[in-house]
Amino acid sequence: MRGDYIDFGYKPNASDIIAEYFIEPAKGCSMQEVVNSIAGESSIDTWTDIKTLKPATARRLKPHVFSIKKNVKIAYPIALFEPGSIAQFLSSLAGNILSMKAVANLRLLDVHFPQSYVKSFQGPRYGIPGIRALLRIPSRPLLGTIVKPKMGLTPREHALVAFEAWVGGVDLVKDDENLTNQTFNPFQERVKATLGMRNRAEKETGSRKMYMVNITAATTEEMLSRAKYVRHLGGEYVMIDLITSGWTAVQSLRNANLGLVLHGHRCMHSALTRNPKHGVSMMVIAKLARLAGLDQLHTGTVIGKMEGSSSEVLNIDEEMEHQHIEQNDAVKVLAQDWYSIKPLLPVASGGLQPLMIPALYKQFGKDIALQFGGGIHAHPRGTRAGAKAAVQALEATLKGIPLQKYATGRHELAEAIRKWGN
Ligand code: RUB
Ligand code: CA
Repeated sequence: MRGDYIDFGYKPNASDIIAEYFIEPAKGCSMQEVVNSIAGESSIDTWTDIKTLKPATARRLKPHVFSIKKNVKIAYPIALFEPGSIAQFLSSLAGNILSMKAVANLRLLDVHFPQSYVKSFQGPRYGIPGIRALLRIPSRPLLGTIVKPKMGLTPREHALVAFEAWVGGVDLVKDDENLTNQTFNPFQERVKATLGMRNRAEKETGSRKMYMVNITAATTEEMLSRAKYVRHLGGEYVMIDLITSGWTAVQSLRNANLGLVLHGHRCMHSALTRNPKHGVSMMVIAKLARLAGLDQLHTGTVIGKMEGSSSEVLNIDEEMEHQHIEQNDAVKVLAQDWYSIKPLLPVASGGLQPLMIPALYKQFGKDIALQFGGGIHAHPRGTRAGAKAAVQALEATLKGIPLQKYATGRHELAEAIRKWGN
């Protein structure tokens, strides 16, 4: 059949998955025609009237397009979806339909997941409360750095940069997204050297220090074996490039229940998210990341080097941190209950430096990890001073003292102000 799925009288079932799309029909196609093609292709139908689709099956499984305004809302029966499978979900609601000639542009803006679907995922093992307990940091933003240069250091050099940053005062040190297991910096040697320095930094500072090891690999087996190696050496955190590795890798990592905190780096997300009229929104990716069980996720900075509007980033962070989200049509947000799924800690990273901390804190509040790569390692006196400048800037912010004033007698912050002050 080539069904008519438009039904403005339809009241979505509590168990439906609801998708909100932006749709721009191709020249010569009507909105009605295109909406029906999208609803059909993303569920039970195809381009022509197939004899093999029984009317009873169609009645049971057909989608309902219940709103066509600025955006289009479609309700899908839950039976179309395999519980706990993000791959299957995306193959349906962000699969073939993005390629259709009938659409000039099509974007999956948001999705509402019903209770049974939410409960088919584990969500974060730690989330915000678990991470805070592990680090013994009850209420301030976390400070982190990315070892730079992102590639080219030996394991020993990498471990030393990490040590300097920890001793300077950051809580978290992470590998960069494209550092995995190269000959100049083999994975096992790097983990051994850097966790060794982590232990020293904890002894020297009396504070908890975490190393977020990039375990991104060619196969899920290899990724899990790297994660187990990290755990074996006493590491608490691993990081995965979630888009390039894929959702099956993310879910395999979470479902392996290794007890590690999982940090998600979203590099390549812009291939899906950046075109405002086409693809998949970062909101959808973030919601899937929370369902899948990442504990932390890069969600944008607004003021840094990466693209991402303030309302978009703030809406995503709200969605990650709370258990209940109200529908808000003005900002394309659908209602969502997270039930017992823990909140995910948003990570702001990309082009940040210490002088931005007051603005970042105002924007994001306390539940955020602030990461500085260049913003720490470019400090005129090096990594340790850069980390100290970030710590001082955060102290000033939490005390409500202007940075300029707080910099008196604190030469690291003073030098950061001289470097980045304008
Ligand atoms: C940070 C960096 C990260 C980006 C990714 O380095 O390169 O990979 O945060 O972007 P630096 P996003 O601090 O020197 O810019 O967090 O937006 O995904
Ligand atoms: Ca990076």
